Amino acid sequence: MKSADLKEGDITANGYTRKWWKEVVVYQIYPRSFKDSNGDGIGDLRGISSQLDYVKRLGVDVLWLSPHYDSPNADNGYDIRDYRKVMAEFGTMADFDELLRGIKERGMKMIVDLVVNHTSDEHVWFSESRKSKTGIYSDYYIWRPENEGKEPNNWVSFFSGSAWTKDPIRGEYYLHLFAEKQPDLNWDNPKVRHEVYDLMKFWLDKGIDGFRMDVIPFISKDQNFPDYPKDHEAHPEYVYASGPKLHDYLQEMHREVITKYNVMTVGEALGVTLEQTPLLVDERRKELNMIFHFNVVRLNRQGWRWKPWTLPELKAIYTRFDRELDVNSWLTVFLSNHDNPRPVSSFGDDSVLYRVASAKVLATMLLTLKGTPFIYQGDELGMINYPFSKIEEFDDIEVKNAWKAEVLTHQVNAEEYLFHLRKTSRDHSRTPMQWDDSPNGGFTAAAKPWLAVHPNYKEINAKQELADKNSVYNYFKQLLELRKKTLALVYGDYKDLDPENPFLFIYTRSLAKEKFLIALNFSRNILTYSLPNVLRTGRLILSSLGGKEEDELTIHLAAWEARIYRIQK
Ligand code: TEU
Ligand code: CA
Repeated sequence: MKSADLKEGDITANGYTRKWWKEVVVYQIYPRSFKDSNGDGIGDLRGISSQLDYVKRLGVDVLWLSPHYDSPNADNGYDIRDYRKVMAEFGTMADFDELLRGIKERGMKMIVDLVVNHTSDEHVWFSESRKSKTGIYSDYYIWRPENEGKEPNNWVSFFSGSAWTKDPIRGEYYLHLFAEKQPDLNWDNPKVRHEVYDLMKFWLDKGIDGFRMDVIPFISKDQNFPDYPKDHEAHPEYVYASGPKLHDYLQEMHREVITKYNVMTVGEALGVTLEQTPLLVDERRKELNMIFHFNVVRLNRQGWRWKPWTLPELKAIYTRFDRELDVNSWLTVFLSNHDNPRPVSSFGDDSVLYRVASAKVLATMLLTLKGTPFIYQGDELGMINYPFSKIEEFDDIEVKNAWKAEVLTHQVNAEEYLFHLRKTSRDHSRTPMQWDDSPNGGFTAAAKPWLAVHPNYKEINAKQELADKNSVYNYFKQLLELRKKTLALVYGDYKDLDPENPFLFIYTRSLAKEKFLIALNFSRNILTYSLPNVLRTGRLILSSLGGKEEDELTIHLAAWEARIYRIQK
């Protein structure tokens, strides 16, 4: 049976209920940066439609589209003005329908972004809400009077400054955990919740296959709005997440919407601890199918500051996830997205010598760990961080606001800030896709794309990689084929064989009679590892560097080599 054909039921694998969304691989598209079809420098829906064969050929099953809705783009579409309209720059509703049709025709699925913790301040609900304290929309957002001449509490915005802004029209403060132009909706108002459920149905009825839910753990707020304690200054997300009604609302959403469709849901779980995870994803609770945890992508950063990381720390995260969650819960595996730098630059080695090899090591890890893998556009090409050298080169509101708040006020030195941003900025992942070696990497016919194309597009691009059998793209393709036919890589037990090893990540995935050994060299060193007796019957099935099988006792790994062995039982 093909995994996509599975119906709800109790077919199990290794104790897990088999579900199509546990067996797929998702590919994230950031429409602004994927492909421009009309030469205005901005990616669009027709551009995506024109590249569906490319993603299909890679072998992914589900496409996740970052927000495609009407938006003034204060935060690149994560500030929605009209949930039922397509962003004019991206095209029309007809283009959306055409895209969805193209995806379905190729046997793939599509999920869209659901951004409902906040809207744009240009949404009609907000322009109505700010007008008066008594209108129909007055309680659609979170309004508070000033507190002794100041903001209602000490909450800060993720995009610098207070999370409260005083609205001159209504004369009260409104809450915005993100930009001023992203007011938080008041989920305690049942009308708001039903507006959300209705707009979800609007898109579901078009035939989409689910949602990625933006900062969903923030939707319920403690309406007393106490100050957060001092020790939470660096991590306010743990205060903002998991408010008193979060689980009630997610269960209501499930009941009213999700249960009526065969779709998947994935929550962006900023501020959720491992201990709280089953509350969101234990399938018996009927909330979400899976969430994104931030532990891995935050391993090398604290806010905009870069920090060193070690392999044992990375391994410990996966082991902890696996130990703490039982068969009723499910997670994602991802190494990047539109909010994070390129994985090769963060966790691999983006030097000319090791870029390809280390991208393959990371790909092997991504596609052989437990959890639904998410590939971010361009990572299948091994794209790397952009060499930003001045503030003007950035687009991201997070970067610009922090520059104003911290650099222009002389709290932080400009060079220091830029040094860190070269490793941590969200814009690294937002530079346009590199399709070929023509000007601007074939992303656009315009002279100037909305964000500069990486200068390395002549060496790193899809056209070249499709033609090169040793490319990162073709390696991803091979891994996807393997994962697709191997239940053990989806549901199999996970065991880290050498947690303290600073260079080698070596683990097994086993399900019944099937057992795989995955060995990843996270260094330029040549490594050897002697296997325990029970694993000495392994046959090499894949080496990222075309390495050959050697003796049975010891694994030899070249610099940044990944190997997969099938263990005969
Ligand atoms: O991201 C929330 C989030 O985790 C980031 O804003 C994070 O705080 C920041 O990247 C740290 O560098 C979601 C979206 O993915 C993001 O693009 C939006 O900006 C944000 O929500 C607001 O909608
Ligand atoms: Ca365009």
